[in-house]
Amino acid sequence: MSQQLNHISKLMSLVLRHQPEKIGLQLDAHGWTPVQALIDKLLAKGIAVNEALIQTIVATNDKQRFALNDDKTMIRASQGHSIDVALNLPESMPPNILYHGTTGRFLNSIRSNGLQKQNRQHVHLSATVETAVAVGSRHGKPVVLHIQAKAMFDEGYKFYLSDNKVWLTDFVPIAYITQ
Ligand code: HQG
Repeated sequence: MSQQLNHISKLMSLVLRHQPEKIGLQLDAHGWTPVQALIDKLLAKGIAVNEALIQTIVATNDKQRFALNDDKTMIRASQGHSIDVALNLPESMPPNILYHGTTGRFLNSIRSNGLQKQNRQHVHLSATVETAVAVGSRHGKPVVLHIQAKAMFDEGYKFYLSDNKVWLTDFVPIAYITQ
């Protein structure tokens, strides 16, 4: 992805997940906004975008962070929000084990409090160790925690699989975490 597309993609993550007001954008209750509104607001900030470019970003984004509706008129981030949106994802049965990538300085707190969603809407879990290592590396030297996801599910904890295949849940108690 070119540097310019990467820059616009990062800005889209910011406004579609965290701060729509930064460019005067409004999201609906489910996180969707018209593609045209996104284009207009970015243009107003002097950022050259059009529909084709937005569609390229959606299609080529490394983690498929964005989703378009069927007729490609609406866009939202598939997960990762800090603002309160109802993604209305279906509940899914997780595999036996999921992984959480984090880093050493958080471990004491995680061991006392469990995995909490912090600023986001959910705790994010990965299907593979490799992805968890990448997630943890964003914070420092990665540490991968093993989550007994199916056991949690059997006890009634809810799991959701986002459109871009990130596993989401509300909280992971310490009893289900091993390193
Ligand atoms: C940690 C990226 C102390 C948690 C990734 C994590 C992901 C605690 C940090 C997505 C804690 C929150 C989300 C506790 C959890 N005490 N620390 N009790 N419970 N933590 O960035 O999971 O590239 O909000 O371990 O790929 O790192 O943005 O969450 O280290 O899918 O699309 O608190 O963001 O995706 O950090 O990453 P984050 P995350 P994108």
